[in-house]
Order: sequence, then structure tokens, then C-alpha cells
Amino acid sequence: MKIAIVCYPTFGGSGVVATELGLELARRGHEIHFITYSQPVRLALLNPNVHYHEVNVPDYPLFHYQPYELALSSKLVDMVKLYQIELLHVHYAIPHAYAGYMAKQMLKDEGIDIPMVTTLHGTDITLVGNHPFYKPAVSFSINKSDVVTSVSQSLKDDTYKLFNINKDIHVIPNFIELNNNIKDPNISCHRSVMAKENERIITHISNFRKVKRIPDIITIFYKIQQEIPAKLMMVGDGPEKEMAEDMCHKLGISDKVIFFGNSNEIDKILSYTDLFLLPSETESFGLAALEAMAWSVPVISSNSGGLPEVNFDGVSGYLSEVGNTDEMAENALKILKDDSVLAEFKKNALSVAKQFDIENILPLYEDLYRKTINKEL
Ligand code: GMT
Repeated sequence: MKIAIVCYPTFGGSGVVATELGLELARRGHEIHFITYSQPVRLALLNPNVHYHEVNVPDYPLFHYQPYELALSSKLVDMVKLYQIELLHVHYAIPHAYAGYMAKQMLKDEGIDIPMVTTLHGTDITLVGNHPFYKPAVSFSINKSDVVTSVSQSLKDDTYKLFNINKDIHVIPNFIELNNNIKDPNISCHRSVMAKENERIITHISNFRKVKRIPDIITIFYKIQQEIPAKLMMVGDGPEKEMAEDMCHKLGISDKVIFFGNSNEIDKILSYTDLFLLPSETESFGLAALEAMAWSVPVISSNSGGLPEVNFDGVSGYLSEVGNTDEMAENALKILKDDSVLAEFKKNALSVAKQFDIENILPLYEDLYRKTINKEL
């Protein structure tokens, strides 16, 4: 199949999912065209089936806001015609589903019927899309998509609760490529850069937005390091990072916390991690938790949104109410204090992650695409 993928090219989970999906589809022989404003961070172009088309928005002094949707929908029209693309798959409703719908309409005028699949990722529904400034346009573009998917049952439920949706939503969970997770024997020296032999390594990865509850992470770690030797790896960048650094300084734990910023060495960090923290306010899925579990890392998380569909309480880690940092720290210590308990949770984390192996999830998308193109849905 010839598929155009529209996504955010940044470090966010939706862009990562879209990129990994496109790359795997390309490996399986599909022709994939990424259409976005800069090259997605995880995109490897050394595959003849992978193409990247940049959306340029020319600067003009009259514009206070650059009309990205206009440029994107025009680019979609051009690329669909040039490469005879058979299906558009847009990730994140805002503004991609809206621009995709406009492209569909323009193509219709030229006698081309191009189906559009929209995948909802989370904040496009729960945080941003729900704002009254966007809501009518988001509802409209979801309803006008040919097929809609969401990354968890919880996000599907939220979408029906928050919007007036007249379409069936197909749940296709996010996935992980497990074959890559083989520890390179030559990188063992990296552990000593992060922690001493007797210290547990605890990690958090995100874009440091408010929704991730960064102060909770520092608080949980503060309690943990009072009981056992431990180090905290803070990976990522965003608006809450400076506050987090200040908080560590005030608590006198700066020497126990490493702030990496955005890193291309996430795999190395996770391969030495003993516990992952994700106490988010809301999380439609929690891809970062799944990535950790795929490296046999148990997860302490909140129980909000789709997290219980990924992190199984008492099995791959523990879940607590949002903000209950006392319980999260207690549960973390339950796992970390005893080598044999940690080993059990590590084993379980990997076995839960295996359920989300790309090998299991990708055929669901392929089947959905075929049915969408054949108008069987
Ligand atoms: O929350 C983020 O870190 C980024 C955000 C995004 O839009 O990229 O992530 C959302 O999509 C991910 C991929 O489907 C999910 O794993 C995240 O749970 C979801 N974030 C929220 O719902 C807050």
C-alpha cells in the first residue's frame, strides 16, 4: 500500500509512534510518505520505501500566525497526486485531521477519493482539543475521518465523553519493538557514569510538561534515597525542567540527580535502569512506561487514563492515585529493597511488554488500512 503519514516530528509520544509505525510498514514492503514540517527525530531514511516531504510555511509580514494547516493540506494534495497515495494516516487530531479533511475535499473536486484514518493520541482529546476554542473543529474533523483509532480504551471512553462523536472508534494500542533490546556488551562502562555499583538507578523520561507532575517525581525519589542508595535519571526537556533542578537543589539532592535533556541514548539509560517513574496527571497510554518495561524495568505510575492498560498493578509495577507520593515511594521501595523481588518485577515487566510487541500490533493497522481502502468499515 502507498500510505502518507502526518505527525508531529518532535520528541512527543505521538510522533514516535507514527515514525516507528511508518518504518515498520516500510520494512514490510509498503511505500511510506512522511509529511510534516521537519524530519521526525527517529526517522531513518535509509530505506527505499521511506520518503519524507517537508511542509514549508513561507514567512509573510502580514501573518501573525503562520497558516500551517493551509500549507499541510496543499502539500497533501500535491503528494497524493504525485505518488498515487492510497491512504492518509494522520496522528494527533489537531490540526492534522482538520488539514487532512481539507485535502480530501480538494482531491474530491479533482475526482480522487482518498480515505483518511485519524489516530487520537491523548492530549489532542483530554487537554488541548477539549478547549472551547478548538472543540467544534476537533469534533468535526474526527467525525469526518473515514476511520478513527485511539491508543487505549480509556482514550476512546474519554473521546465519547468529551465530544459529540458519531463514529466507531477502534482501539489499537501503542507498540514496542522488542528485538532491539539487546544489551551491547561494549557499553557496560556507561553504568558507572550514572551510578555506583551499590546504587539503584531510577529513571523518568518525558517532555517535562505540567501533566507529568515533575514535583511528584522528585518527591518520590527524595523519599526513596532516604532509605536506600539511589540515583535519579531525568531525561527530556520542557517547561518544568528548571523548577525540577531548583527543587533538587533545595532538597539537597542535586548530586543524586542527573538531568540529561533530550537524549538519543534512551536505550542505554533504560538498559541500566531498575525502576521507572510516571506519576502523570493524565496519560492516554504511557508509551515511555512501555519502553521502560521492554527493557525489563518495572514501573511506578499513577492510575490515570490508559496507564492501567499498560502497567499491571502488582505485576509489572504498581499504580496509585494521582498525587499519592507516599504510596508511590513505599511501592518503589518494596520493589527496590530486595534483589529477588526486583528480579521478579523485572521479569514480569518484560513479559507484559511482550503483549505490545510490534509483531502483534502492526497487523491490526495493516488490516484496518486494507478495510478502509476497500470501504469495508
Ligand atoms: O504526553 C506526552 O508526552 C506527549 C503526547 C503526544 O501527543 O505525543 O503523548 C500522548 O501520546 C502518546 C502516544 O500515543 C501516549 O503514550 C501518551 O500517554 C499521550 N500523553 C497524554 O495523554 C498526556
